[in-house]
Amino acid sequence: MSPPIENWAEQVRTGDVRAMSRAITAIENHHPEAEELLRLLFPHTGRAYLTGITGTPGTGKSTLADRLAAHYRKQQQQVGVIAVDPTSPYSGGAILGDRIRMQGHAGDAGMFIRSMATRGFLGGLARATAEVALLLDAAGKQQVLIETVGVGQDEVDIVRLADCVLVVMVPGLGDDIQNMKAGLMEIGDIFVLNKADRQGADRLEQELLAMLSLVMPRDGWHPPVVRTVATESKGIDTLAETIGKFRQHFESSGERQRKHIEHWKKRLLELLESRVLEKVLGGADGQRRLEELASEVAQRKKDPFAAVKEILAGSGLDG
Ligand SMILES: Nc1nc2c(ncn2[C@@H]2O[C@H](COP(=O)(O)OP(=O)(O)OP(=O)(O)O)[C@@H](O)[C@H]2O)c(=O)[nH]1
Ligand SMILES: [Mg+2]
Repeated sequence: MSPPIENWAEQVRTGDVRAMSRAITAIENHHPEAEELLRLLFPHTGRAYLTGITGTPGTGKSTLADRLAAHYRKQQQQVGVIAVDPTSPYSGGAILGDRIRMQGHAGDAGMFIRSMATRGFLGGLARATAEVALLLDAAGKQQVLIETVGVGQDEVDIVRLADCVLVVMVPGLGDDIQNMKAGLMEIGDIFVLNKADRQGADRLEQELLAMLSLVMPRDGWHPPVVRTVATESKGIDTLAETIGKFRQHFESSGERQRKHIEHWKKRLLELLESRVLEKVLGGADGQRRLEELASEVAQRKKDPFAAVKEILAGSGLDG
């Protein structure tokens, strides 16, 4: 019989919901088992297409994710949805349940939905999200949708890992465009004008197009605006089609590969950083030593360079 962790990985690969849920919990808790599991699963990843959905609260991201998921399911594609809420202290529970609004898919084995929350995960929410995306990829989900609430740096980090980023906007929020964070404008590959049934949709579209005309196209891609009424599933086919066009565009231009290398460079640096920190400052002892040295530096008993040298010497990393 193979060892339990290998069985676990095998179960994840068949899309076993309980095995996947356990794995996500391990990832969230930064449990050592998660790393071992992800190592076993990694060779089976690289096939999923990741679409990030971001925008201010209440713009209809969950409804859009739900309808896009239904669209892909109709095409017999397996779908995974991760709803990430960096502003909520709860994970996987009732609070996010309200936000996901995806009741129509209960019992569909080709669909996996999970919410994640809580700031200050060890290693950060962006890392955990990236690892859960890998897990879904290994489980055979061809389309992975990542919904994230808000417009802060956390969200930008989270959607950066997506292959295609949808920025959702709605009419009637006042000076939308003016209030829009420049960061969002930069990361959007496709702009979704949702709630197009509302007044002001035409004006918002014009403003968006005017703004986008000033943005330099990336590798020949001009971010388009797609109008949707998610609650009525209007515009969803066009949106899926536009995502498909974006995918094709970047697969042929090699940009996707470049983006992946960029992504892994960042992840490797993060991993290296946490490993090195663990090595030099690991355990309660390391933390105490850090406190002591910081206090000595603050009191000018020691200079910071000497303090770092001392830490490195203690770990055998100073050459
Ligand atoms: N009129 C109209 N209402 C919509 C549309 N899309 C979504 N809604 C409604 O807008 C509300 C918010 O939708 P959600 O999908 O939960 O929005 P969200 O962006 O996921 O919200 P948070 O996760 O809380 O940020 C719900 O009451 C939806 O029914 C639309 O196209 N038109
Ligand atoms: Mg939502």
